[in-house]
Amino acid sequence: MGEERRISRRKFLKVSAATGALLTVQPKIGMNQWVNAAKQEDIKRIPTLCNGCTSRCGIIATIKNGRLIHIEGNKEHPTNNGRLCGRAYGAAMLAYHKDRLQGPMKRVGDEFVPISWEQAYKEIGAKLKEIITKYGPASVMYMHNPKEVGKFYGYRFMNAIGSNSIQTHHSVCYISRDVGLEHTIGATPNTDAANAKYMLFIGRSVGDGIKPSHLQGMMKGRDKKAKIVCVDPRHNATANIVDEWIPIKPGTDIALLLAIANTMIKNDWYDKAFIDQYAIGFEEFKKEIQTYTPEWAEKITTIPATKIVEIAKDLSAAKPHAFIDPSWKGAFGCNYLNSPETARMVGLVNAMLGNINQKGGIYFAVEPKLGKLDSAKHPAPEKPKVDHIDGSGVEGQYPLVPSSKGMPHRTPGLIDEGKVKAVFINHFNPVRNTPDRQYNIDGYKKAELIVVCDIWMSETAELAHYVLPEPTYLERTEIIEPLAGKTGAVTIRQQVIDKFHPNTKPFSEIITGIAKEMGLGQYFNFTIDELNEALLKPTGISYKELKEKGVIKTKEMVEFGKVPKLKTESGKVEFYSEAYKKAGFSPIPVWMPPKVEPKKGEFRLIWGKQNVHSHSSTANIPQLMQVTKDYNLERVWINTKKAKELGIKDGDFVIIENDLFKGKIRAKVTERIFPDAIFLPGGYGAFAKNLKISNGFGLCPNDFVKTGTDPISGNGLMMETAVTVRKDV
Ligand SMILES: Nc1nc2c(c(=O)[nH]1)N[C@H]1C(S)=C(S)[C@@H](COP(=O)(O)OP(=O)(O)OC[C@H]3O[C@@H](n4cnc5c(=O)[nH]c(N)nc54)[C@H](O)[C@@H]3O)O[C@H]1N2
Ligand SMILES: Nc1nc2c(c(=O)[nH]1)N[C@H]1C(S)=C(S)[C@@H](COP(=O)(O)OP(=O)(O)OC[C@H]3O[C@@H](n4cnc5c(=O)[nH]c(N)nc54)[C@H](O)[C@@H]3O)O[C@H]1N2
Ligand code: SF4
Ligand SMILES: [Mo]
Repeated sequence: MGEERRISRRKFLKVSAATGALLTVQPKIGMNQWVNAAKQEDIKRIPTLCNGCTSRCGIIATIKNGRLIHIEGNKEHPTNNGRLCGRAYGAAMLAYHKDRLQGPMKRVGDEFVPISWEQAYKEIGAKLKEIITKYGPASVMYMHNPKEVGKFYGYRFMNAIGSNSIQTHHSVCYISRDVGLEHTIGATPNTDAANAKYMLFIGRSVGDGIKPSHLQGMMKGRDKKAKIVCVDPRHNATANIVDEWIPIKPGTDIALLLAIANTMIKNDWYDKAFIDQYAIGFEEFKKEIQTYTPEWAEKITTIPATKIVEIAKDLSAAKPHAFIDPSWKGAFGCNYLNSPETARMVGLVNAMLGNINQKGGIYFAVEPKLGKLDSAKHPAPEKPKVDHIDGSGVEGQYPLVPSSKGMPHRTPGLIDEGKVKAVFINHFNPVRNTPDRQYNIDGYKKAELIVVCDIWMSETAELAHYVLPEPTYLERTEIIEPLAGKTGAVTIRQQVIDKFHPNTKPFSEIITGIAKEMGLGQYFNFTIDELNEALLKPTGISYKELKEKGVIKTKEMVEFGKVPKLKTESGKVEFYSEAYKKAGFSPIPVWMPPKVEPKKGEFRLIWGKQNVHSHSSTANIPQLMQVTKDYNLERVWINTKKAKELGIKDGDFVIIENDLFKGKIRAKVTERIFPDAIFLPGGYGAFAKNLKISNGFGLCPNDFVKTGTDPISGNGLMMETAVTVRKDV
């Protein structure tokens, strides 16, 4: 009986989608019918992965009659160990959100009209072929915030058409951190926070930019009496639970780190035996940093010299059970001109603590190696060996930028120059999430073809020629993901609820559809289940068991106490980098000021996460937006003393302005921010008209940032901007 009803409801949805793709089907379901059907159904508990942010925590979804009734954290999942953050509950409601796209659409003039999938595949396939013939395959760009499925299908498709014009979101997230750490200690490490005695967080707020395992590790260490210090121009949410908050002038953390290194060397506090055995270039480094005294750094950072000495001393006393957190975005991810150099210093000071793969230090995570499709049955296209169109990894351009990541914030410029003609954007909203709104709009408008795969009409989708909607993450199965950590593991996102809008398709099917239309179907002649079986094979784990449990550990394990061969060019810690030298940069990290120095009367605009929102994509979820409204979270933080000088009281409307943008917002007047900076939360300022809840609410920091690029790591310089603030009268 229940099954019959479910089928009839599906049929009903199909009909309603066909008759009115743009209307919401929610009211048409018939609550009584659903409630009666639900009574007959068993309750199922199915594991899958959250999509509230990139952390992809394990969740257990409770389902009745194909609909979600509850989610909770999967206790076995190492990313969250049973816990979920508030965003997970908001994101779970996306499946039933009124603003969702319900079927493929095509731009006709200024309007979008519903079309069939067949038409979408045909027209997109034909246009791509035309562009490739006319301008070459490199003129086709694929951009995404990489998830396993986007990497596998997207990259295979790009290989098949012969283009390596691929960009990930990293130039506006953590590219500088990775480049800096890669060129000093070989890779970005994890931290063994639970066993640490001293932890230094520089511009990393685990209480705002949440990954539950990071917060849990820190709390475990704290329970065992570790000392935790947080350096941030503002008293962030993590600062409430640490031993000490040390405010710093934004963009100057490299001076702090140089002075810490100087102090450790001067006092012989560093791990000499470790450096002798595992490092190169230390003598040159030692000579170079002699002038970087705490007194010198005090003038730049505003942190008292005595405090800098104290940090160096405490860190050293606790070594090797101590670390500087490798962080994420805040201080050295993608925000400042000197970010890659700050990241290099984080790698080097950690190395001076001799903490690599030591308990309570940093460690290189291990992950399982997954299998491949049988190439006899499923031929894989070759990766084209050509330079990246945006100059990433190319000598004379951006030699140190990883060509696997690229610089998506530069794409509108590449379109303008005629280098890029078609852009396929998946699970990424560069128009809102990279700097400079007008630069983005003007650039993307000039492309011959823009295809966007999203769940609703983002700012980027508004500029597209075709919009191809996915079902939300609870409604689709993706490919198996390897998990890196102290032990390896595999995990999977799988469909837990019926598709609410039947005419949506997962990215894997969309790519397959377009490829077939382009005569490239032979590269996509498998189902996602066949692919998952092949990926899982070397682990010996059964696909069925993985789907039942959601996550399973594999045999890899970090060997604590043993220093692995590092992934740098020399295999050792590089205090002196030949790669940097060859690229024309200083082989040893040296003081480098940020690009912008706010003038008298100006403020640096800094910004960051809030624990209830992800980037700019969750403000449109009503439950999460309500939290913002209840707690006035959209306000700009301004220092009490500065506010007084400007006649601004808490709650007043103020005007923030520079030569790019002008916006009005209420002020949060607080002692908790460095006087010469203001802080905007990064989650607001949507301007896509079909994001009906978030549209026009709050300000987006990217509007005040001119597009630019750091030449070393290719970051988008997202906090290199100055603004004025005045009371709105
Ligand atoms: N709630 C929530 N959690 C998330 C995400 C999300 O969107 N929302 N996104 C995930 C992703 S993709 C990322 S990249 C991470 C980001 O995680 P984080 O990097 O921790 O997040 P941010 O808020 O960007 O930056 C952290 C802090 O850096 C400070 N900061 C700014 N400039 C400077 C500086 O010059 N020096 C120092 N010392 N500090 C500075 C800011 O004031 C801020 O408090 O969060 C992840 N988790
Ligand atoms: N203003 C602002 N800019 C930022 C940040 C910020 O916090 N604020 N954070 C920076 C950082 S750290 C990062 S990592 C980047 C992140 O940049 P993005 O990757 O663009 O981040 P999101 O805004 O989370 O979402 C991207 C898009 O994916 C869509 N989406 C959501 N679910 C799905 C799905 O299931 N399938 C598909 N196909 N699409 C889906 C969303 O609707 C959204 O349009 O932004 C950077 N830029
Ligand atoms: S941190 Fe929160 S939003 Fe991100 S995946 Fe985990 S539960 Fe979901
Ligand atoms: Mo990020």
